[in-house]
Amino acid sequence: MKERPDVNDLSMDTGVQQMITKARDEGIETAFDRADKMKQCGFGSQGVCCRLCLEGPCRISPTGNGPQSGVCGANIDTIVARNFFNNVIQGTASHAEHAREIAHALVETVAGHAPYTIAGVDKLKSIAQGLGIETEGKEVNQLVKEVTDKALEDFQKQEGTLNWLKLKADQKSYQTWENLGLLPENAHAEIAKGMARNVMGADADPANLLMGTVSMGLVDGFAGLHMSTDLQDIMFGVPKAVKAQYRLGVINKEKINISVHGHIPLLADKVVEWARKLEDEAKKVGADGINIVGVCCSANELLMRKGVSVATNYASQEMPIITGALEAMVVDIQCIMPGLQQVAECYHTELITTLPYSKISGATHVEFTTEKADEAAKEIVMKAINNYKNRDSNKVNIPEEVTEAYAGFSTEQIVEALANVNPDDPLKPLVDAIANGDILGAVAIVGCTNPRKRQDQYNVDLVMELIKNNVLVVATGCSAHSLGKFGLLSPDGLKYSGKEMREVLTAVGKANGLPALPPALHMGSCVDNSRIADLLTALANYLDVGIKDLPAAGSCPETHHPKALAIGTYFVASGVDVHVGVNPQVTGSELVTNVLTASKGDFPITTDELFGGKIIYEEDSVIAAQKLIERIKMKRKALGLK
Ligand code: NFS
Ligand code: SF4
Repeated sequence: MKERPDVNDLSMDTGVQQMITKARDEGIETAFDRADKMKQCGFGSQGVCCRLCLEGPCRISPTGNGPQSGVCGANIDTIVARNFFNNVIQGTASHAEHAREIAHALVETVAGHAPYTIAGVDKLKSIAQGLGIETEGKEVNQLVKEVTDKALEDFQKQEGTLNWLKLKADQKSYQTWENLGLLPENAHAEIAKGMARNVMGADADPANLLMGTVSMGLVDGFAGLHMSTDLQDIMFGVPKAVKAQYRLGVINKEKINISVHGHIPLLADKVVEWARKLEDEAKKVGADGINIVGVCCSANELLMRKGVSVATNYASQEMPIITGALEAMVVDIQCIMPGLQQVAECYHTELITTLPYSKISGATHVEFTTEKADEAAKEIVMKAINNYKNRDSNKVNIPEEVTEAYAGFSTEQIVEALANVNPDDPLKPLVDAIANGDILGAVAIVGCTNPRKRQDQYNVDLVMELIKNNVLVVATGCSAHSLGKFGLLSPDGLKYSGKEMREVLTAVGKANGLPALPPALHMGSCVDNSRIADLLTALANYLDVGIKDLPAAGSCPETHHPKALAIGTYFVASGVDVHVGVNPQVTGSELVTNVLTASKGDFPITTDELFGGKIIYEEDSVIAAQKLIERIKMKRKALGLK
């Protein structure tokens, strides 16, 4: 029998290593074991397998051996382009549904049917004004109604383009997209058209398919990411800097532990509220109280706005259960491994699904609706309390390590922090530091962890290399968690930074009553990649250049989800280079690869020529960081900077 990999090779997080060992000792399989057992298909991983109709599946060998087209005659480029498009459609649909859920929750709230309050009134006003809504003399509820009307229009309007695109796009990018005929009409239509276009016997021109993919990326960016963030800020308030704790050690042996996992903060927020309200009930069953911990992007939402601790990120989502001290894991949608239930069955943990379109067989289902949000959250917390008696103390083993991190760096918070250095011209200190080279540029670390890669290592290595070279890092999603676990979201992390950037971040931190700013600023969940776009847009407008001209880039070293490809497409279309450290499953087609990566430069069009951004596929994080730095230096030079 094949030896299982050493736990040290699976995750950089020693707490996770400890839990994988515990699981193995107890005969429980985790995602890391499953990844080891599962051979990756050489065809699928290059995107050359087509399953779009019942004549197939057809697969084409990129080496030129065997058939060079499917039964219908589709060639390798068409097949790869369609598969990539399909990934981006899936990612986009996820984000657009997220935005639409929040819009509906706001509608229900102001109609008096849902138990939420509007916490972000300033944001509401600024979004309303941006959408061209008259705000003078209007009540909050009226404004919410008008703003959500505009949001929901983006799922049904039959002419023009997305309201949120007009609200948030930078002018130069808008012009490019308009000239190329890429502006999307409404989110649902584009998703439907994308599916119709990508079906057997429809669009077979790989370049045209890639253009369709770019339009889909714009839907993802504006009707997904931006709309979700803006509406969530209206509902729950704009995040401010907070200090919180990271790693599995945040699970508390003396308390009832509930982990919240998924993406949409509507339920997660209510679970936190009810955990506070039901503390006395927890004490009645002999616990010290109720401890909420986060996993994945629900963790980010609660961390950014409520300072809730983060247990772990994607690849190790089973580990909180393996501690033996988790009474309930509550999930909503996206990135939830079905395997959680198999693991939960080995312990007393109750896995609770909450959405009618996202169930797991064997799990408990407590249906969540915004109207009955309180009832559902109360029922979930009571289930955890009642489950405490089933905890088996012989199975409890919680890793001890905990790290401290700062989060909550919304664009508004960053501008406010800079305003404490220069109240009249907040962006100036940052722009000056970039102009004089103290800060070379900025890179956004986004995306996931992936059980096939040593967890956290690639995210951390990339950031270490960047900050050493005075590149400022902003982070979102599960990659931000990687940084939090290893001290890079804390001012202490500045010891790894180049001297020049360390001085700048220390000065800005001091002006804000902190010892320093961390070398990596946590900007939120994956939909909050919109915040990164907002910051880039603000800088581009300030300098009167395009986003494509800024010395900035993005990177997802350990991604796993199609959502990341959708986000990446949006950023490439906006003129930002995006590094991916995981095979994006397009390498089977030279044409598609070259258009996206601009690697040969002899194709009639590349995304770099059209938009000023490209994909950089590189598995080695240090080499990837160097490539990003090279591009940053190139963009600096073009701006006339040293
Ligand atoms: Ni983003 Fe967030 Fe995490 Fe990846 Fe999944 S939780 S939406 S997809 S794994 S970062
Ligand atoms: Fe094969 Fe063409 Fe059908 Fe794809 S669409 S499975 S390539 S016949």
